[in-house]
Amino acid sequence: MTRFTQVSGLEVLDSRGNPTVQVTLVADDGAGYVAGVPSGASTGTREAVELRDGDKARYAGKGVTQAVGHVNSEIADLLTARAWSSLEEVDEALIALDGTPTKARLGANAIVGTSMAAARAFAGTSPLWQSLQPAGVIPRLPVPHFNVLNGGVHAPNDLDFQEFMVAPVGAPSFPEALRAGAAVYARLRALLQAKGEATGLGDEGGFAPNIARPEDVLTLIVEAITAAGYPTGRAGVAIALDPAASEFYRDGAYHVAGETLTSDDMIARYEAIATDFPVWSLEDGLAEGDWDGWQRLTARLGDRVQLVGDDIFVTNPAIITEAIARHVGTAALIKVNQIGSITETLRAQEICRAAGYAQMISHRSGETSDTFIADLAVATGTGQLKTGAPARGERVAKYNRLLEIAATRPDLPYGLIS
Ligand code: 2PG
Ligand code: MG
Repeated sequence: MTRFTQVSGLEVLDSRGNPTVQVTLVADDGAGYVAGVPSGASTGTREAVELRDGDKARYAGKGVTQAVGHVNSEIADLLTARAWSSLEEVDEALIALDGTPTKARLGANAIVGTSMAAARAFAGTSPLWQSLQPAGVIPRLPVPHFNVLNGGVHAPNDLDFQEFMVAPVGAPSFPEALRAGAAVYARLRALLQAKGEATGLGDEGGFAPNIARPEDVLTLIVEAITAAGYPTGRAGVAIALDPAASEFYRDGAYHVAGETLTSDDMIARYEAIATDFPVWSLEDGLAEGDWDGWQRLTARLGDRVQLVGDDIFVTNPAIITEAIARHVGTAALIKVNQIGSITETLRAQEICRAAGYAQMISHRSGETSDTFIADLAVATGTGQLKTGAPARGERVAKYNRLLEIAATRPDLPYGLIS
């Protein structure tokens, strides 16, 4: 049983300079457990509700003093009132205390921060990943998906596709994968410089040059992988895309680099991209409301490209269940703050596992130096994680945590689940 003697929230800044929630729990043995809450920019409409103050005079309305206040009052009262036997018990009590289906009353930011800190408390002195590991799951070091070039709402350029990631699928180990990612990133910077393109960074640490056509970006990335000395594709370094298509879907059409495209035009475009470039994974290729398009995309490309649902699934067990039944996508992106508790995140993951759906653990574009998702990825053996470029403190914190796990447990397998 675990008893908490203190529960406190604090308004801190995230990597974009916006306020976010930090939660600290103190257990009765005096040990403290801290968690920092991530925050998205290209959010799905069905995500759990991130509670923002809305007071335009403070942080342009983005303050989180109400969410922090809920941690300090109602959540603190709940957690300090009794002893707790499991994280699940804590999370169920938090969900019941909130009382809404979307965590809108207390705020998903208040609840998920508490849930993350509680997970750490239940782990105590054991590694977090060991404590989170579901029964029967083989822990695994994930293939890191480095977001090396940023567009969409994550960068102030004309590029509509949000994320261009390099994934060292063929690397022999996690440390070698990290080295490959850093090498490609450095080569890409040099290539951009040589072409007179800007090398300023987007929100996730990728470069943000003013290149509009996704195919032109892909050509550059292939060049960078080759210049770094790696084979392109699954045997070496492959590419993953997250166009985040909901962001450029307006009035029933997709708007890419000045063109207006239907769902079927987009599907044809992705088919051509997958033929011309070593793209192994495509996330949010179509908008969250375009389920019919997603079904056609899955029928057409699902056997050659991993099709990951982010905005469309929002880590929601019920939505993922429906998607599996309707043959929509082949994988789910997993973000703890989209659903708002660790227990529900693990449930969403269990549903994917049971259905043979792949999973990619993900950061948000607004992050803290919290490394929870590194342990979650290893614990749940997903074989895949994306947490930005191999640069910027809040991104490399997660990759460095994976290096630590790899160093202490060199016996853990690395790579995609075949
Ligand atoms: C995404 C994420 C993370 P955001 O779309 O996958 O990369 O972005 O956190 O802004 O939703
Ligand atoms: Mg996404």
